[in-house]
Order: sequence, then C-alpha cells, then structure tokens
Amino acid sequence: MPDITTLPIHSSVLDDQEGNEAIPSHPLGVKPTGNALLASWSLRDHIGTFQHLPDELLLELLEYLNGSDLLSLGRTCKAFYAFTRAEELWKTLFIGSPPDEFTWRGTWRSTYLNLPPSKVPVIDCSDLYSDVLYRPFNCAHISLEPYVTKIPTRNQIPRLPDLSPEEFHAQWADRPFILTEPVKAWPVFSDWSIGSLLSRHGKEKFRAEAVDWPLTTYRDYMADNADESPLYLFDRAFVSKMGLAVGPPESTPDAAYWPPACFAEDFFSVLGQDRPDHQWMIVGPERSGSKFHKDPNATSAWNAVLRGLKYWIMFPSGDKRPPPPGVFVSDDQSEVTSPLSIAEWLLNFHAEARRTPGCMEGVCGEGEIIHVPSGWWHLVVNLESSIALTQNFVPRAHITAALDFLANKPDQVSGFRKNVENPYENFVNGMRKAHPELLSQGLEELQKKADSKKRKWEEIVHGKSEQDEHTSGGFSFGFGDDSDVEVP
Ligand SMILES: O=C(O)CCC(=O)C(=O)O
Ligand SMILES: [Fe+2]
Repeated sequence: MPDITTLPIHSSVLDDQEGNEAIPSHPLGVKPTGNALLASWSLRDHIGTFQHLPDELLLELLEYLNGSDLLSLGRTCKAFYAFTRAEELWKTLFIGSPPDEFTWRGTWRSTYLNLPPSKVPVIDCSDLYSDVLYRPFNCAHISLEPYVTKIPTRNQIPRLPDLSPEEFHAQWADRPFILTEPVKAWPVFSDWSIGSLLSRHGKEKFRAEAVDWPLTTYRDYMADNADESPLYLFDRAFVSKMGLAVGPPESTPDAAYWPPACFAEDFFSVLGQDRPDHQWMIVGPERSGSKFHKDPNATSAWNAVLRGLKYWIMFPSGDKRPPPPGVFVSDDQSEVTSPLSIAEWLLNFHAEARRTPGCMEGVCGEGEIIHVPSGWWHLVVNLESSIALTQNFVPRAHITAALDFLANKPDQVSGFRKNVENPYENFVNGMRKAHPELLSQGLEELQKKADSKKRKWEEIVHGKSEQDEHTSGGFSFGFGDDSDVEVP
C-alpha cells in the first residue's frame, strides 16, 4: 500500500505549507507514489514479472548490474530507463573503479559514461510513480530555510566576541559557543576563496569521502551536481599539501592560522607525531554536511568558517540521555546508526529535535568559529558553498574523558596510525613527563568514576538480592529504578 503521507502528491505544482519555493519537477517527470492513486495506468505495468517486486527491491537488484547491463536494461522500456538512471547506482560504479582521468559531467551517470549533456536524452517518464526514485530528488531540493531559522531562544548557541583561556576553562569547556572575532585575524580568512585555492592548488588532489580528486574537479562537482548528500571534501593532510605554517603568529613566521587563545591548550600534543588525526580542511557545496556524530576519542573541537555559512544542531550526551531523535546507538555505544541523509533527517526529525531538552542550534558565518565540547552530538549542514578549518583538541577539563575513552573503549579509538600500538599508554606516559599533576588528578577522577559505578552495581545486585531473600527467597536481577549503570 503506498504511503501517500511520505511525499507530497505531485509536489512540483504545490508550494509547501510554509510558503517556500516549490520543488522543481523531476528531470524525467517521475512523481511520488501517492499520485498513482489518481492515475489510470503506470509505466510500471510494462515491466512484466518485475512489477510484482517493490521498488526498493528492484533498485537493490540493479545494484548487481554493471554499467553496460544497466544501459541495456534501460533500453527495454521507460520504467526501467527511469530505474537505471538512479544516481546511487552510478556513483557506486564510479567509486568502485574510478578512472585515472575524467571530466565531471553534472551527474554520476554522465561522468561514468563520459556523456556530454547533448547525449543525454530527455525521456518523459511522467507516468511512473515511485517514492524510491522521487525521494532523493525531493531531498536534494528541499528548502533548508525553515529548519535553520526561527531558532527558539532557549536553543540558541551563545555568541561572544572572544574568550580568554581562563574564562574558557572556568565556564565554557562543556558548552557550545560561537566566537565572532579571532578568526578574522587569520591570514587565511582574508586570502582563501575557492578561486584563490584553485589558482594555487588546483591540480593538488584532496580527499572527498572515498575519492581523491584534483581541486579543479571537485570545484566542477560543487558547481553542478544534484546529489541528495553531496560529496564532502574532508582532507587531513592539507597542511603539508598546501605548505602551510600553523601556530601562534608570535612564534610562527608566516603563520596561515592558529587556534584562538582559549583553544590553544591541547593535551593530545604530548603524543607528538603519534597523536591521532586532528586537523582537516573541509570544503563543500550547499546541502553538504556531517550527519550526527560525536568527535573521536572524546576530543573537543573547534570549527572555523572561512567562506560560507554552516547550521549546527547539537545535543549533550551522557549515561542517562538518549541519542538525538533519529539516531540509534548500540548498547555498548560502539555503533552509531544515522540511517537518514541530512535532508531526510531534517524533514522527519528536526521538529522533534528542536523540542528536545538540551538541543542547541546556531549558524556559524564567515570569520566565526564554533566550539564543540567533548562528547556532544552534532549535525552540520552547509547553507552555502563553504570552506572551513577544524581541529580536535583535549582541554584540561576533558583530560579524564580522554583517559577514560582510551582506557575503556579501545575498540572505538580512532585516527591513530596503525603502528601506534597502545594509545592509552602513550598518553599516560606523555602526560607523566609533561604534566604529572594533571595526570594524577585525571587518573584519580577516573578511579572515582569506576568506584562509583562499581558501588551502584553492587547496590543494585546486593540490594535486590537481599530484598528477594525476604520475599520469594530466590535471586534475580531487577533494574526497577531508572539507573543506567554499566557493568564494570
Ligand atoms: O563542518 C562540518 O561539516 C563539521 C565537521 C565535523 O563535525 C567534524 O569534523 O567532526
Ligand atoms: Fe564533528
């Protein structure tokens, strides 16, 4: 039974309820499934036995075909033509065997097949009704505006000109905030634009998710793609690739940028060359972004926007807090599933998220920098093409969190080079040499935390078993209260 509530009936002719711009028509004219209820026939009637399969399964079957098989199938009828045009199929084929040289041609299919626009026929598939084909197109065109405006006052991420290290440590290490001033003094803030980066580093390859592309190719992609989740350039080696000097201007000749004073202290620096990945250049078109996640190894982060505009939505985490709406975490917290694209999450969960206690939202503009405290969930979407720099760090307030993570979640530790065998030991040794007192404090806090968990656990087991002895005489675990205790 088609779910006509999931997508608007022939939305291309309707403005949405908020009066935002209408979604344009699907390039092949495909309409949401609900429209089939008003139609006397469908192109799907002509795919023989396959018409008995749901669209999701059809598309999954097509994932087993190579490029030439997809082309052959697409020639058999209009419905299969529309199905074999699904961009995800061609993106997977392209990424599975990327050619050495290619020209970005506006879609993954045209790029994979090296088809100029004049060779892509316009075929009318307007008698095909399929949410599966229409949804990615719809998500690539929704207006972001309703989600990123009218932020309730209680949710607004505080905005400040700047903070001293003392203010940060005393009051702000656990709170998101935006600083409006320090980045404006960085040379890269005045120098960098897509154009200036292209002229200096156009041929250099940068990592964008699973591919390494020359910046010129990525620029072509940014300017002309219709992806629901645009490919995001996220390069951890940009400092060496671009020959940048990073550090305080007083001590670093020709410094391109430096962490603002309040973020300068970073205890992972005791790891030297063995620290995990910690700095990235991030470039992406409008609608690109990062799905909900927490930053690695219990680090905090700053993220500075040089060009563009980013919307942030964040939630604190903790033993007793559920993950953000629409995000699922395994019992041991090791696996996070955010199954929806950013646009689909906005459509389905943003309203609930905005009402959820703890939610913080803000827009970080050019020359501004946001603080992401250790352990906070965040989802980010670019409202314009953007260039940003980000760095992860461990401030003194979160030394214990970092020790705890490295010691107790070794399977989730990430970003260290393969030859680094024991990050926890390295961190403890580095701290012992450089900051012995802070290390003792951190280890003491860790011990207290472990003791308190153990106590709670024993209270539950012991308390209940005693009670049970009085009642039924048997033993049982009973988590009657809402305590959220991990078994030590
Ligand atoms: O700018 C963005 O997309 C956010 C990046 C981010 O959250 C991260 O690097 O962990
Ligand atoms: Fe992040």
